[in-house]
Amino acid sequence: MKKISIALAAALISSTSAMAASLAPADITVALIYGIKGDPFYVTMEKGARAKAEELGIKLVADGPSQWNPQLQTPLIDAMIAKKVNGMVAVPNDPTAMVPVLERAFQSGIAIATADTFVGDGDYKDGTVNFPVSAVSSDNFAGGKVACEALIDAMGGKGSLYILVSTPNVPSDTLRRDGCKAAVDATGGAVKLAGVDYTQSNATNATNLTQAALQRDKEIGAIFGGNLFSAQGAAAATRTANLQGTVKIASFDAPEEAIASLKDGTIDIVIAQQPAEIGAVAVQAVFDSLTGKTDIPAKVAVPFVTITRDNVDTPDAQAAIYKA
Ligand code: T6T
Repeated sequence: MKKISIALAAALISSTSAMAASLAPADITVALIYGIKGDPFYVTMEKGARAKAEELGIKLVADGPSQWNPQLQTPLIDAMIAKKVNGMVAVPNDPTAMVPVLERAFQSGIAIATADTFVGDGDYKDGTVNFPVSAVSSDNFAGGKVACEALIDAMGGKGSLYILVSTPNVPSDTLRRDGCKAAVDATGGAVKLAGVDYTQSNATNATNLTQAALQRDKEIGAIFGGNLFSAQGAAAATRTANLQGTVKIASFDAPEEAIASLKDGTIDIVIAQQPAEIGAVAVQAVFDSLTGKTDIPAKVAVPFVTITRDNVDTPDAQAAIYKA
């Protein structure tokens, strides 16, 4: 992977900051390029980013592809370069394929932070890609592990656990998958992995894949729905098979629908990310970079909230539901 030298990156960052330091907040425009259109997670992220932009007195423009696809996301970023935005919060659709266009944006003087997903290995200090100022996300590995430990408990520590995530090139989801696998491994073989499937962030795919898995492996006692659409499809498949509540489900993501499924017993645990906060923190990082601040954290983990039937009505749990 191409790496901009640290000296060049520092020179570009300091000239970008010096240039923008002379701008009034009202002259600063930040672009949010989210992961996929219509996903309640990104709708909520955009709300948080807009609220932060308003607080800072800057403008925010937002766009994202109709499918999770770097070829569709790249021209949207090129269009923001042409618009001469000052900063960008990007949710890269692929950690490698999105590097060239983001590098073009950076070289044209745009300050960049990533939100939710990242480029390279996500370590912008010592890693393979160092031009973004900050990577803001949930601790996805920890979230996957917590969810699957709860599922394993609910299965009585035995049986098969099936994993669904969006795509193999969405690092947020693959980290969750790996966190879940670590929980399965820790059972020393008592719980078996029934397989990992990829839904392309499409609930119908998730339903079909789950139905096939339930047919194939009658020992499946739990399903890790590693993102919103994966969990939604898994819940639909267990209802069709009349296995709701018998096969335990964890939903990574907290749209209203997952909460309804938690309440009716189809889903047992919901890991709520804080997409509004992720968007807000990333906009702040870009603003800080543009206005010459130097101690911006290269990595920020925004805490997730674990929701079960026991705490779903508490103010903290209610506040964590995605407001799409
Ligand atoms: O889970 C979120 C996000 O964190 C992930 O990167 C992709 O899927 C979602 O947008 C939910 O659909």
